[in-house]
Amino acid sequence: MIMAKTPPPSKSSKAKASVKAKVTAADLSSSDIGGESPEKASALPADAAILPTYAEAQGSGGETHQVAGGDIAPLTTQHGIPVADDQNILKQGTRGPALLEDAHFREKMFHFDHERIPERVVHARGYGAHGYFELTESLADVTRADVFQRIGERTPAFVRFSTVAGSKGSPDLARDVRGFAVKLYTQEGNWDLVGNNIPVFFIQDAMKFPDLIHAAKPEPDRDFPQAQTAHDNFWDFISLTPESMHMIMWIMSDRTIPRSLRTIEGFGVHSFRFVDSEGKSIFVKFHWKPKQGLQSVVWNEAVKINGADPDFHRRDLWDAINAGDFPEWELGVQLFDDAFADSFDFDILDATKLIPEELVPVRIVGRLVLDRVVDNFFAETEQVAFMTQNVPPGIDFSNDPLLQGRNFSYLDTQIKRLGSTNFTHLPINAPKCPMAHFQQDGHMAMRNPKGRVNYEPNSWGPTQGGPREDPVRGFTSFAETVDGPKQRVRSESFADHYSQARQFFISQAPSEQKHIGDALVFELSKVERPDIRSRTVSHLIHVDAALAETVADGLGIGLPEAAVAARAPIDDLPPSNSLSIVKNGPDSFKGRKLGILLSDGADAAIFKALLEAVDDEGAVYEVIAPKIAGVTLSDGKTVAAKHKIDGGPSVLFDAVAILVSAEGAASLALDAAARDFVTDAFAHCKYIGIGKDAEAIFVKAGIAEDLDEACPPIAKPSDAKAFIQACRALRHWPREAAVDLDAQ
Ligand code: HDD
Repeated sequence: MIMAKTPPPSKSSKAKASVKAKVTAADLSSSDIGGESPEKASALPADAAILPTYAEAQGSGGETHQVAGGDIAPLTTQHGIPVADDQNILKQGTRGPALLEDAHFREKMFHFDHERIPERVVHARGYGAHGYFELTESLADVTRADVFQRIGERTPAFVRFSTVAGSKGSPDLARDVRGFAVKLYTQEGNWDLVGNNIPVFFIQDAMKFPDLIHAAKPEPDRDFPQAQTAHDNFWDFISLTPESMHMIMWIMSDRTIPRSLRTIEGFGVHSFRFVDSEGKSIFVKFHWKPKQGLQSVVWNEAVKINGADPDFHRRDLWDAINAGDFPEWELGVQLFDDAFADSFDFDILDATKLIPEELVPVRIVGRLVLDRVVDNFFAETEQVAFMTQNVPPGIDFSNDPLLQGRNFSYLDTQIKRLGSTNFTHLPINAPKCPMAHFQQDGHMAMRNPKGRVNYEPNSWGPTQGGPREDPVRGFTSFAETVDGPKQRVRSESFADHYSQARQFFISQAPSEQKHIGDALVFELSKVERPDIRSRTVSHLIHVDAALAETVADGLGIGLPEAAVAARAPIDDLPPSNSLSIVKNGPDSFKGRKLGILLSDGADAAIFKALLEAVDDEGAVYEVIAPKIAGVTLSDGKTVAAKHKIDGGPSVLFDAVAILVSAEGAASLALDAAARDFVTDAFAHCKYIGIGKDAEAIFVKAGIAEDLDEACPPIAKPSDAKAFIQACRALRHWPREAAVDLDAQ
């Protein structure tokens, strides 16, 4: 690279540069810099040091962007031509216009201008990881699917988690369904199980999907609110679509504000079919059950996490996998036959209904482990294309009208999004099994068939003629007999909209029921039209009378008339424990994060004991301190901080410990961020370990009198272990009554 310097540097002038003040850009008007004219050059003070070249300035930090003939591969254009200068456009003289001849600049800028592709129309914000599926129980008795034949065999997997409504840059803790899309690269083709963390859906028929999504996304005239359902259009659609009531119970529950992507369940939602080698079929529903247990945050915490760390979930997944704490899920199947389907209170083709595990147990047949983050977000997570219609031989669809519609939509969307029918040539989408077909050409074709033959049937024989159909190994649809007139109808068997919504609600722990009521009041309070609020409540009456009253009361309205039900609900369905998060939490603090607030002079022995206890539990910790450089403990040792206190609020942690000296406590008590740290942890029902001199912070924060048994003292090193073991409970829900007016 050449940088014009005036006057040309002499050795002596360079030497002066090290001792004399340099002339900076601020000392010169812009027209003075880099000028060629001798008059301008003479304007420089006689003893002025010469500005370093761009390369010299870069090199001053120890690294340079230039290598001359060294071992490092040279930067090249996309066509492989080595680049000598990537800092300056090719121009006439030093201050003249740019030259069209600069092919490198044109290529670089053109590529940049084309970097973005359309984001997904739904599930735009997502995060993916690689791993494997391992079969632990053979399903050879019910399906010929190759992936379910050999115990112990591992199948490569890629999983993408997502939120639904928000755009690509929206925050992770939006109240929203989480997508749980799994691609298994089986030996008989890719199987995409494109599910959610909720086992039911809003609508019964794919015809309504565009309306649902339009209503949920930002309102079209104003383009807000982003990543939220708390607005008129969404609740208008919902209140006019009673089939959504079951799903509404789920999305208003804590399922939609998960603590981590590692602590969500996944569901295939629809009834699918298994087909065995004789063509016999059985229905199946798929479940992913997290080994980490279920866990969510509370709403006030979610709102604050979105500000403190909008990437909370992706960072958590990235950190856990990179730390070797690989998240794991069990794959469970519910298998049922036509006789069960006929006797079930609901239609197994209706995606707004689930089959309680008490009726059809979940049989665990394998495990999914995520053990590798992506090398490149765009190439893998953004370009991965999931399609419900990707099922290998042995798995087939049911007639669920939502699934049937999905099977049409996903191919179409990938072509729009990825810009070519050849998106299957991208490594993340390409099958890892042998593949041979005669589809060819199109934009960006990378793998056209070799040889002369690109059609079949042909007479070029087994060696040159290419692939052939295989009626034995090939995919064969289940030969279901279907009869009936062509018509647009909704089956009467889909008409019960409230019974399972009620079953879900009564299956929740008291704290979870309260959160559902709170969420409904919050969302409907954002709705401007009173008629929409009250129409929604009119449906809740069929779900649970007390819930409807709570919500009406929270909105300050009278209880409306109950909505007219398409079919009278069954009101004695028994509760099902598997529907609650709290009843399916983990029994350890493993994989959770403790935030330790330290000050100078904090007790070194207690800190050490705490770290040991965290480690023994398989948990992790981060230090928060008044300054990012860290603190000096009582033994004179320094501990670096991960967060300055206002950058590491307690919402980022599962539990917190306050280890400070008396002086540290006195000064932190004056800091609003430190006081928020403890009051938020308390309000969010977290376990708080209180070091021996920390009291002043709690006094000043106004909660010293309220501390309960989940705020134990850590006055000596031996208290540390008991504190971490107490954290296994994750939250101290009884405290909610003390911190929430509505709960009193
Ligand atoms: Fe869908 C994406 C899950 C109904 C149409 N869907 C998408 C993704 C997930 C789901 C997890 C993101 C995949 C990824 O990470 O790339 N969708 C579901 C579930 C549904 C559902 C569990 C109901 C049971 N979806 C549904 C219907 C339709 C679509 C009824 C249309 C008829 N979904 C799409 C789509 C998307 C999509 C427009 C957007 C981006 C994409 O496909 O790849 O085709």
